[in-house]
Amino acid sequence: MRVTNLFFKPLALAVAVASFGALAATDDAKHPDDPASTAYEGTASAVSPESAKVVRSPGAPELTEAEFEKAKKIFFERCAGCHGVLRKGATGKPLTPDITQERGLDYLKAFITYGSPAGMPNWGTSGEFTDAEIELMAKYLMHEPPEPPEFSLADMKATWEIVVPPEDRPKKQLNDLDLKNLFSVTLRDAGQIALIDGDSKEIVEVIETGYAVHISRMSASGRYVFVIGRDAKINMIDLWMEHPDTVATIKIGLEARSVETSKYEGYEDKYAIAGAYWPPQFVIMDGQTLEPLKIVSTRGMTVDTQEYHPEPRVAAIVSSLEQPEFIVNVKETGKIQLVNYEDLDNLSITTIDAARFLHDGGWDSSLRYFMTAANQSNKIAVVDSKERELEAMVDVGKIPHPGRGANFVDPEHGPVWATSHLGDPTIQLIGTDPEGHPDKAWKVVRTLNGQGGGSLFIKTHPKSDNLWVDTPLNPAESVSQSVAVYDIDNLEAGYEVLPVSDWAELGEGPKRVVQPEYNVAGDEVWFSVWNGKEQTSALVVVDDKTRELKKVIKDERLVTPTGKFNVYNTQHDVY
Ligand code: DHE
Repeated sequence: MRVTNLFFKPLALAVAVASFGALAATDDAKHPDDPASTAYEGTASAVSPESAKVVRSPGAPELTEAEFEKAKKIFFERCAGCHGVLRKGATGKPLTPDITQERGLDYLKAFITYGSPAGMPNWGTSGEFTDAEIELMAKYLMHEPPEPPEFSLADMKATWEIVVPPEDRPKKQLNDLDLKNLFSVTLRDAGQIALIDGDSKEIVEVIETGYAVHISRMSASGRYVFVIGRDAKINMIDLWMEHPDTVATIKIGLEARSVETSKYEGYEDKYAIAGAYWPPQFVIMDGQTLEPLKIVSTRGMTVDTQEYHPEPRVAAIVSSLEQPEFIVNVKETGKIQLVNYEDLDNLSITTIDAARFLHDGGWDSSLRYFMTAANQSNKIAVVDSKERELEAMVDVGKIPHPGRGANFVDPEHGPVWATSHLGDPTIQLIGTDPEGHPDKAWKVVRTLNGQGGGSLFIKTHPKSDNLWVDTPLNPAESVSQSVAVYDIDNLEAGYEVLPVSDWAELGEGPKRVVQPEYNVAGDEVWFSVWNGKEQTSALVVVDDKTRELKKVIKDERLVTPTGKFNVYNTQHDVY
């Protein structure tokens, strides 16, 4: 199959799955050590190329209007994920005209054609770009980057809709669902979420959401589900309705990944926050209506070289229980912002210097320390949310990608939080108990060898003895379609491999096994078997004690399921 056509439909699921696979394959030759991470970062931007203003630059080769438009489209769909919309450098190198004009046309053409060992795909030799396209892209890069529009309070308000005002919402739960054991499941390429009853395993509702929908987070009370699409659309879903549905919606930018709600005592369900990739900003909203209240830009200086970065994207956001604060990862500057919501008119933000390319992360088991990956820096930053300061920077393996990570008690080292990696096969355990085990705290106390690189998520549950590690972006099918499980009480015994994708019996397709998620009792683990948009996907439920198949959930409405969020576990940060 040729990937190019698929890839050009921004973020269609077929795209992501097919392109992950294809990029991994084509990259193999160039980057034998790390094909998966390149593919992961290379997903298309949701920003519409037409919205970006063209600026012609002196010293750059002539381009016609039509050529400019074509190049812009290619750049936004294929290159912006790594280089940033403004080409100031993110995972990929900066490509501003001062640099590109100095390098010259031939150099740029060679670079695009052959790629680089640092992670640039070989667009020419892989056959993905024609010679004419390579020439076009090289010329385009010598002009100023076209800038997409900003997104103001007025723009947000124009998209804001209260579907059911708070006073018209139910006063008590009107359905008989066990809300604690409900799962919100991302149906990525359908732009929907499915609410699935954890007991019967039946789909309760399918709800329309944003484009290439990404994550769900629960309000402090557990009543509302907040869902964010890559197009920066938020759906606030009320689980108390007879048929749970959207009660408010808003678009907070052109492209986004994260949403969270206030959880500090006295502020439960009061505020929501969402972080945008473009424009680089976050917004605090009313937690009952999504009315946008305060927008804060994340543009500023990088943590290390202290240079201005025009496009620092907002990655993970978590809600502090120790202070009335949101903790916001600003990716490209490498800074973590503790945003205090006590007084929005006199907003106070504590800025913590961490390391560049902050991405995902979660709490330690005490819910005091936020453990977050600075992925391209190969570090985990530890933030003390009580004292509002950086507790430690821990060196880990290549491109840590924990999701929210996994907390458990290592038989030898005491309480630990673990991450797996995109760029190497290891799983690393970091001590998290400065009181009881001070000599182990914030150190890698154990390194396990896993099935391979390309891991995205790792999970356990306080009631379980199992540690589950997925590897959906590993280029080998046998690895991407299975999951590794360790016995926490006997970690050195190695892992057992469960053929989760085979159990689903889906027929053809990439069938990547992604994101373990526990039910509320902690005795079942759910996996997505993520297939192409036109192919059959499924959810596979595994009995945590016996590690045997319990149920395959197949339904034609389950289009490209990826993330799954159990209401109770997400609400209380149990992982
Ligand atoms: Fe995600 C979480 C960004 C691609 C599935 N993803 C996150 C978070 C960020 C992020 C910043 C943390 C949010 C938070 O905690 O507030 N993801 C990105 C990207 O920038 C990236 C690399 C490329 C892109 O263009 O989006 C990307 N992510 C993916 C996928 O392709 C995945 C595997 C499938 C999908 O649904 O798109 C994917 N991301 C997830 C999931 C989570 C997530 C399931 C939440 C995990 C959790 O347990 O909390």
